[in-house]
Amino acid sequence: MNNKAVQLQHYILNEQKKFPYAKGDFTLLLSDIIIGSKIISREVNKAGLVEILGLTGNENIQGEQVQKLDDYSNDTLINILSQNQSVGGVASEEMADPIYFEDHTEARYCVLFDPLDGSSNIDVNVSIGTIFSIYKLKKDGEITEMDFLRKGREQLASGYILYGSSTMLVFTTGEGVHGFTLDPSLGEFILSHENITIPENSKKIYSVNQANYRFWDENTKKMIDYFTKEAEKPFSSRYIGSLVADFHRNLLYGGIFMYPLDYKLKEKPRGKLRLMYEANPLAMIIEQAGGSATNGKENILDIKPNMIHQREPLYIGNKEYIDIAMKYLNGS
Ligand code: P6P
Repeated sequence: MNNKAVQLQHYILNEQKKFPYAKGDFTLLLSDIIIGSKIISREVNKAGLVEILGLTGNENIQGEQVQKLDDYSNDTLINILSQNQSVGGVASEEMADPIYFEDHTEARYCVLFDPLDGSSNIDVNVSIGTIFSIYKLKKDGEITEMDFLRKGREQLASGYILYGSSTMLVFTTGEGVHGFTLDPSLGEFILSHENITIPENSKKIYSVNQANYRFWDENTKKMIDYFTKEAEKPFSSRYIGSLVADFHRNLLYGGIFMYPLDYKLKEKPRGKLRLMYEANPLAMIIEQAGGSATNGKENILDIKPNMIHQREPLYIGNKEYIDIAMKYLNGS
């Protein structure tokens, strides 16, 4: 193992020193999320071999078919975090309401997560991911829904685990973005991408579901026309339909990911992606990596949420490209 092979727990302990109020419980919380991701990774990687694929026949509150692995991932994270006394409660894409751990009288944090984003891709072996967001409770030992309805700017930490050709954890505690790759032979995450920053001289990637073109407003169409046809140096279009996979590629290569407000999703007038456990955690990461994220009107991290499952349009990536998108979206 080379001298750079920093194991995750050592790294978190070093990071934890940047949290004067944390009494090691923050380290334990991150470690619990990571244990959950290892368990999910194991199941995702063998999904094709055991009868865990296919639909449960249930629907989640988003009206989407729930894949068995969605349930499994959700239950795994809840089971682990419910045993952590520092966690006062959790909210998940898969659950209408948060779960409050009333007996955790010493609780100091709450966690929001999308347990398995991109799960519609499970059956075709496309990379999928877990996205998480950690907040400090407003008042230690007490938790209400208001603890979950926070601006993304207040996040203590955020990250994702990408279940792809390898399993990667990428997270930030507000001190830069760091990537760890799971060594399955050790069962440990090893530091592989320290201080990730989004490259400025990027491969000029734009990511959007172009098939929604007819459902966009005129300013959005003009913006997409820029990236598609008008940019001086042509862009490459890369879109795999799995947010974590698309985001991770653009984080490392540079580019812009877009999920505009579209009028196809009448029942989801604010776009498709969720603010609290998709846009906010990724926006914290992209800002720490030197990029930015907006809903087309304001910075994602400054949006005051009204509902835990609130949706927002999402534009995230290089500042240069976000500024161009904003110019078109606001008709200037
Ligand atoms: P569309 C997956 O279902 C997901 O929530 C994200 O992972 C992904 O970015 C998006 O939806 C894809 O949506 O409408 O382009 O298929």
